[in-house]
Amino acid sequence: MMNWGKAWLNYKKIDGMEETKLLDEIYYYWEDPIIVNAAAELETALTKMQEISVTSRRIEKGEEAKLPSGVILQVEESSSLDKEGYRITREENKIFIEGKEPTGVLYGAFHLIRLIGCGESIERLAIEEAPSNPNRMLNHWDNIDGSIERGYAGKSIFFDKENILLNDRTRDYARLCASVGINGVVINNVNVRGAATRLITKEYLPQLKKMADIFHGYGIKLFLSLNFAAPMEIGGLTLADPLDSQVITWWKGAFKEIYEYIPDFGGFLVKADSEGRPGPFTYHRTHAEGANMLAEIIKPYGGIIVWRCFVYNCKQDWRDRLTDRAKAGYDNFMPLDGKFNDNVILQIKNGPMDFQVREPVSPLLGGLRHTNQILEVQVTQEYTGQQRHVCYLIPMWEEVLKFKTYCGEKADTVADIVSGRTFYQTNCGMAGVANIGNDENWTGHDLAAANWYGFGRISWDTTLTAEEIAKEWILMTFSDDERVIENITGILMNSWPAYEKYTSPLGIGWMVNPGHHYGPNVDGYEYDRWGTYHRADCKGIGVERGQAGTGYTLQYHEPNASMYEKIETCPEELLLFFHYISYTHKLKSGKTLIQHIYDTHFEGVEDVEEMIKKWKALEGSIDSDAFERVTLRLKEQLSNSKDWRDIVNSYFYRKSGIADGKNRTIY
Ligand code: GCV
Repeated sequence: MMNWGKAWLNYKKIDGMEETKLLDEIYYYWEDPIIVNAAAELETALTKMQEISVTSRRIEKGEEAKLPSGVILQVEESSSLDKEGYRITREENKIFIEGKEPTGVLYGAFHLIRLIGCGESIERLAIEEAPSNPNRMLNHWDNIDGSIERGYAGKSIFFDKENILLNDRTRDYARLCASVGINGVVINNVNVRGAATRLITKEYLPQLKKMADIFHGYGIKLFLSLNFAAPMEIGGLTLADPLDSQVITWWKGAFKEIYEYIPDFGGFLVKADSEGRPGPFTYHRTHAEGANMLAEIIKPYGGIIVWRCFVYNCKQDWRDRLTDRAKAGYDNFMPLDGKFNDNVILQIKNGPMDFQVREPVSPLLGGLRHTNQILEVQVTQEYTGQQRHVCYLIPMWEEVLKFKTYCGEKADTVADIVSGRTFYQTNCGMAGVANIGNDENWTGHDLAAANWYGFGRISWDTTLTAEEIAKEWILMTFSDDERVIENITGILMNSWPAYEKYTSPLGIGWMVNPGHHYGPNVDGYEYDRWGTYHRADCKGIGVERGQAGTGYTLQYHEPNASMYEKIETCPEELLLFFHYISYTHKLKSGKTLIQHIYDTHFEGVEDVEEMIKKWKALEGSIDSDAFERVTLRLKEQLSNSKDWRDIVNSYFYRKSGIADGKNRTIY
């Protein structure tokens, strides 16, 4: 029986390890909580994977030369390694894990565990790794009452009824994060309301310090989301103007207190002037003025301000041809490029809208040249099946990372930009909106844990492929049985395309129920009365974002701008995002648009049926509880995918009046 609370760290016996006597002792000579945790993790893993007793102990530096065998953890401050990097080498019966700093050793320990867990040979070892991205963060949208905004896996593991939770899960969470290289965690929702505003005060700091200490032992910095209006809401001031001296003094006092409790506190994530959140616009100040005020105060403590670019006017009236929410991020932030302090990072959602199943890459990535940037992706499946549907998201992020921005530099992909390589930045990286909660298996849907695992792995190494990551995760979580690997890989790799097929076609997005964002509702529109997201009428569908329309395509560099501008060169999977297209338009496949919509909706459902077949074939080969849980979710997915198919197809049949060329029943 698996212990689902341990997820992919639920170590199990690995065949063929019996003879490997060299792995029965762990030695370290650097007394540090991170090293002690690395040794403890190896001890647990190697005990279970070899079914022998493994011990760990401290030795004096130099003593390792006399040892016959074992795993030796070394910190070499003068090493040429990256500060979080590591080297794993083997000399006869000894394995050395070396880091420049303790975190490197911890990551190296998890690498060795992963190698063994995945059945790789450890006969010869000459591994050297450094992370692609300096910041690899999870953002939790957890509210202080214990609920989670867009959470689909139970309640918060950090908060309950306005209290901070500290328990075994806090540590297991940190272990799981560290095992995939996550080094920063924002524990509260970016929409900071009510009591959450007081998280930065003495009322919560003693408990937060305890949490930060646990995280510290796993190389993770604690961050908080901040309420820009805190000086008013809890400070008794009448304004929160970033240039007002009383406001500045108030923030100085608040930050001083935080750092007295938590000296290695990471900093703040800020959502300002968006979806009702307060911000500098109220005082006619720019976002740079708002962010820099906080950045200056936090700088002496080594903290950073992560400022989100998800800023748009949610009440905007779409009836005018030029108005386009997709343009808002760029319009708001491009004029400020170069105006942010060096400890401010702009956090940019992967697409210009809002985590739809398919969006183009945000033009801010490649647009901004003089500003630190973090790429934000959504691990929690708000618009991708809410963890009731399997939707493995790493292939989507892989595409985003590989996207060529043509920003005029040699290293011009999104991966290059957010790693800091393109513009020589050190404050940059990736953030994922977390998909976990207090469900026993952490993620509600067992297969959604692959997205948490995968976010960490791909943000550590942006050259990994989605398929490689899937296989690792399956091996670590389930089994090394070939059929298990093949079938689950097949399910995962086909899940995003399948979801896309039976939901919204060719980049148009949404078509979900407003509010909770689940289930088909083609005309579903979030705000007031102004239209739909898709602009379908009896002749066609799509938003004209070329120069004849909103002009959004102009936000890209050439040749991307022209590629999107022309219907002939626009990638088909994004055709309706960029253009209004008639239902009778012929696609590259030779099919008309309307036929494509019908066909993909039928195919998506068939893909789910295929997934179910693959899953059923695993009965008896994997843990029975997990088998049952996923079986139930797949059943729900099948039934929901049929709803999507029928509602979307019948909508377009009625709208266009064009019958299905294959004469299927369209409800
Ligand atoms: C946390 C979308 C979501 C909101 C979320 C927002 C954001 O609009 O629906 O729940 O708020 O994005 O990213 O700030």
